[in-house]
Amino acid sequence: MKKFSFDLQARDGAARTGVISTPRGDIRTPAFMPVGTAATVKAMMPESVAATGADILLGNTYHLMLRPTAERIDRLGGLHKFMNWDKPILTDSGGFQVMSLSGLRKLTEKGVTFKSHVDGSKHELTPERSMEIQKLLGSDIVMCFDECPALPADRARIADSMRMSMRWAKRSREAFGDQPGHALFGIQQGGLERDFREESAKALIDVGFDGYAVGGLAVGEGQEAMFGCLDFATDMLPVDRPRYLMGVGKPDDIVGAVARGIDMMDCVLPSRSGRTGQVFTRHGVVNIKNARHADDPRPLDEACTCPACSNYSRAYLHHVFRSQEMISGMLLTWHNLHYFQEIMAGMRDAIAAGTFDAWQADFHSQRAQGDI
Ligand code: PRF
Ligand code: ZN
Repeated sequence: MKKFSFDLQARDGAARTGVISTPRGDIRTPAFMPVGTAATVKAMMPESVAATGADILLGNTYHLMLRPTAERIDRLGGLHKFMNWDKPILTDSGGFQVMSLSGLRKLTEKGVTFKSHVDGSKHELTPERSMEIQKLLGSDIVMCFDECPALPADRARIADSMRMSMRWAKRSREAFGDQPGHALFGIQQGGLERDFREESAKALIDVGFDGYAVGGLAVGEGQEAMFGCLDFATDMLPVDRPRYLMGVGKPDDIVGAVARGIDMMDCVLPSRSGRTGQVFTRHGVVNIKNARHADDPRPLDEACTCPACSNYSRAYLHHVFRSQEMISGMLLTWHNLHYFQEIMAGMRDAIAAGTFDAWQADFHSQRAQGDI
């Protein structure tokens, strides 16, 4: 069977481009992963997600364990078959979502017990149970079970949390065992503190993972602080393994992260914003609900080749959004995902050509232009 591997093909400054190979297909990096939390990228058919250029999706342990349960998905042939997506899937391990979504919860060395946000029922997640669930789902890239403290937090709290996440990473590695063709990624924690990031990276490298995530960022610290941390955090991770920045971000966050050596990212922003009428374009953000679009015959973005821009006016998109028609979320999500994937493709080509600085200058200058 084809193994999991990462082939780094070119570098331009700290930015990298390459290919992650998996038995389910290749992932071109830098890669953006649309979020398919509940076994669907909301408002999108899987073939449409693939048509936007996505090579891999993100799924969630937390949501799927509660509904419809990992055991049911396993009985039905695994998550790929269940949701009709045959390309790679990365699953998050659940701890982060417990902290942001569940009701009453209790954290101990063993793991976390919590109440479901769906029906209030009680559940437990541990490193061992998270590995078991991600295996039942058939995940291609499995994430370690970790804890992500909200920022700002004091140094003692950040250190204790990071060290527990490192013990959980070791337990995750042991519970994952040997699964040919499937990868396990460690997650670096340590807040914005250089010494803790270093300690965390060393602990993970000591255990040994197929890839390394930067966790604990984009939790309220702001872009400048996040970039400041990435300036040293990515350098601490092995060059020959994929680096994944979790839960990022806006287009300029993504570009800045790639410029600092990140290979993979995920975010709900393009799909969630599509449903709230917020549209990302090369010139900036468009709010389609704004009355000034009501008579506008132009497309969202003249240069975009997505179905929303090829076939519909801003006036139509404004109308279906205001009327709460389902096609509104479908078209705007498609456009947003298409635009995010176009940014990724543009960066991959520019890094390969050694012109990433010029590409970034162009990206920022287009966005600076006036009213959209
Ligand atoms: N850990 C995990 N998932 C995450 C994060 C983390 O730190 C973040 C932080 N931005 C998003 N998703 N397991
Ligand atoms: Zn478009």
